[in-house]
Amino acid sequence: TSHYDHAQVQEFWQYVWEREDVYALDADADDPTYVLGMFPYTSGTLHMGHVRNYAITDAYSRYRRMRGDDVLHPMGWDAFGLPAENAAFERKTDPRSWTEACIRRMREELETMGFGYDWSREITTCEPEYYRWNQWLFKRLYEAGLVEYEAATVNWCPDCETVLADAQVAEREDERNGPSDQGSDEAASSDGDRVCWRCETPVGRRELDQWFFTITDYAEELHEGLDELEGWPEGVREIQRNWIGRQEGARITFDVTGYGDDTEESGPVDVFTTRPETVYGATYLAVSPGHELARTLADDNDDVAEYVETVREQDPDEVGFSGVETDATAIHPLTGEELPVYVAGYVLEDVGTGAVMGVPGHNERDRSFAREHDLPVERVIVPEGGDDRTVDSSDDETDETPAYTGEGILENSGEYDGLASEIASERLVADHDALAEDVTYRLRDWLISRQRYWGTPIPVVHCDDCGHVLVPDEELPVELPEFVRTTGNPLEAHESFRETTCPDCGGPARRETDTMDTFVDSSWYYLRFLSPDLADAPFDAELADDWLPIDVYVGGDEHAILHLLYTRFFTKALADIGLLERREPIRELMSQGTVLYDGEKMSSSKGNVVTPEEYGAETTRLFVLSAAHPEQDFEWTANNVRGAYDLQQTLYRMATEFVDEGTPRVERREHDDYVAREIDRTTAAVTEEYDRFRFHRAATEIRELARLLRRYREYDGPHGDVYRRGMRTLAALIAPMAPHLGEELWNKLRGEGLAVEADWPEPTHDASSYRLERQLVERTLGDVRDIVDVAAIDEPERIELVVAPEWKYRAAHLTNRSASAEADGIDDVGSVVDRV
Ligand code: ANZ
Ligand code: ZN
Repeated sequence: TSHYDHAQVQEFWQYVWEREDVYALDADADDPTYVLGMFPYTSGTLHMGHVRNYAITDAYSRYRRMRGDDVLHPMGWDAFGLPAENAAFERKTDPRSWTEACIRRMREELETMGFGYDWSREITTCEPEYYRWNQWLFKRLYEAGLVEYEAATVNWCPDCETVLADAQVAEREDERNGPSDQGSDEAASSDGDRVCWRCETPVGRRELDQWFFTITDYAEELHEGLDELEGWPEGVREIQRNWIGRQEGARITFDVTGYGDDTEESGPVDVFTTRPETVYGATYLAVSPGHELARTLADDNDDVAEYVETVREQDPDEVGFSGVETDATAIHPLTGEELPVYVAGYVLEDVGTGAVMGVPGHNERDRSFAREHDLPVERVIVPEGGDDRTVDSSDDETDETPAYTGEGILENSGEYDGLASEIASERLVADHDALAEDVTYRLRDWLISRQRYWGTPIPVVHCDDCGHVLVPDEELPVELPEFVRTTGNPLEAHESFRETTCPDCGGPARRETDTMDTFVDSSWYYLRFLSPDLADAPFDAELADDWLPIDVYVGGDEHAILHLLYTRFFTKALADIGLLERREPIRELMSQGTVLYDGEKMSSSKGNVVTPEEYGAETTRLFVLSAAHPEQDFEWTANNVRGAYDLQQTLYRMATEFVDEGTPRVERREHDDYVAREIDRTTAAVTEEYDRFRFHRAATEIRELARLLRRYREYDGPHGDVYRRGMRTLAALIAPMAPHLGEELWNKLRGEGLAVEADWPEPTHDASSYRLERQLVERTLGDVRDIVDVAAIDEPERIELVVAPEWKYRAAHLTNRSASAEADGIDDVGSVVDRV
């Protein structure tokens, strides 16, 4: 039959691949190509983003395998996290059963798609065999000084008596707005009343002791390293740069006096500024409510104490430019002037030094604060060429005047008057001890504590006598107990889990009931794939040195910051601990674009996912690969899906008819050579496209070669060898994108062995000369891929005149179309030839 029965074909080849174990990577492999797609969160079903993601890694790893590489292409499950707990809560089941069911289903879906994974390396993060290494690594980081235990402000539901992740905070307008279906906790709601997603009680804030990884220790290296990540999209690097937020500036020390018991205490307060040249414009000093000075001042001043308390409970966007004046006075380090000292909520505790010098003349936020608290505005910089704002040249700025935030010439700045701001900035820092060059980062430490059940238990025990004590390595893993349904953290409700003995003194102690952020799991999972069954270490260090980095990592750009930053951090930390040589995990990163449907993101929640039933799974992969460059968004249209399906049908029919037709022609005709060379040219072009992940262009080349071969056969019967080679080439070239079809064609055309294991076709001629040759033909004739045009060519003499001997063959085939067009073409041809 010449009808392509996709369901049967898919099933059959999947069975054969599994039987032959074609995707298993030999543990002795020297330096395999490591191709990784971001492992899926176990949400229940694959969505179109997954399909696209994994179609890309699958096509690329198949291509590399056919090129002769060993390939590591593994798959696993990001299986911990809040959504499983929510699903269990709603469905009256437990997170483990729910997650296991999801994994079964999703694995089946991946298998239906025919993706070629080395399933012997499958990892699942919610298994103790995996998460024990989270605990082990936590301990190593702790020993290296990279773990801190500190108070932090969290969302708190007073009714459920539990901490809420940002994703568990809903807005009141929405009816029972469940948390997002993502694995991350980042999607905070911003407008409206913030209420608990379960009971709709307004959410408050609370300070709790929490565990942190001090990623900020690596801020400089994380920033610096981005420049060298040439295989990463610039967009992602830029997002990371902004997130790390490196800022150069200066630290300026102010003496603060007049506080404490008898208002006689004094001490230095450092501020951080990006604009030290505005120092003469400082009219007040402000510290954050969490600043040490604020706490000290609150002891003696009820207004300050009350303000600090109010801000602590407020949402950041409620704080505005509120503030309270204190009894203290700051001495300006250059003028000796006395400046008022405020505690102000807009000054952030963990930015810079947690204190600012207020420069209302040149900073918008300071200006707003000054307006609200009637503070003087001092102008110390004027734009070059004069100030064209609606103020006269005096210092009388009105309340409405905006701050001048640009560069310019200094005034009202003593000996620095008249200098350009950039120069003044350098001089000021050089001239005064109170000013010192400084760098700050926006990056915060990584809060890994989650007050919920479905995660890795933090391997710590709290003892009244010994403080917090790490669980000894031999007692790992600290296993999750059975799930209990409760409003708060199920681990707290588990007495037998909670109550334990201190590993140090043997006295009664409480187990830590926080679990780890699931981003810990995904920070090093790429290492576990190297040696997934290793029982005495998280990964094989020697293999890691040989096999890393990940050669190609593909995933959605929603991970541009968190996951990709954390995994870079982990890699560096592990290197410093001595577990790894490499300091960067990923050589080439690809962020795949979105699949749109009627202009919207295709997603299961919107009900617009097209299931692959109708045209077969392979049509879906072939379509998502051929629709656009992997990094581009594209629209899902039934027509184009149909196009991918038709291509499969066509190729299948061509192979079938050729095989069924019996003896083909054996004597050579002139145009056979043209076709033979087009086969080579296509091979060279497709190879290059695969190397650059331009599957869509590879697909176009394949389509065109198929069309040429079809015309070739119809014209006067193809030469047997040429046609068979053409068809086999097509089978091999399409196999990475459409492996089932590839096998089917390969098999029909009696290729040796399996297509997945076949050698990649090699052009028999030098491909670069073809490309020129073809350009030449196209410039002269337009599209001559049509075999009829080629075969009909006569009168080649005129072109031979200008074409070098190596082009003679091609020239002999150029036709005598309109003379003027040809003349143009010949000029063009001449210039092409000249450049050779
Ligand atoms: C004085 C100054 C004068 C500043 C001036 C800017 C302009 P941006 O504004 O994003 O470049 N800053 C420092 N620490 C802060 C904290 N803990 N909370 C809030 N703001 C803080 O960031 C740099 C500026 O942010 C710093 O430079 C400081 O204000 C403010 F004409 O200092 B500047
Ligand atoms: Zn103890």
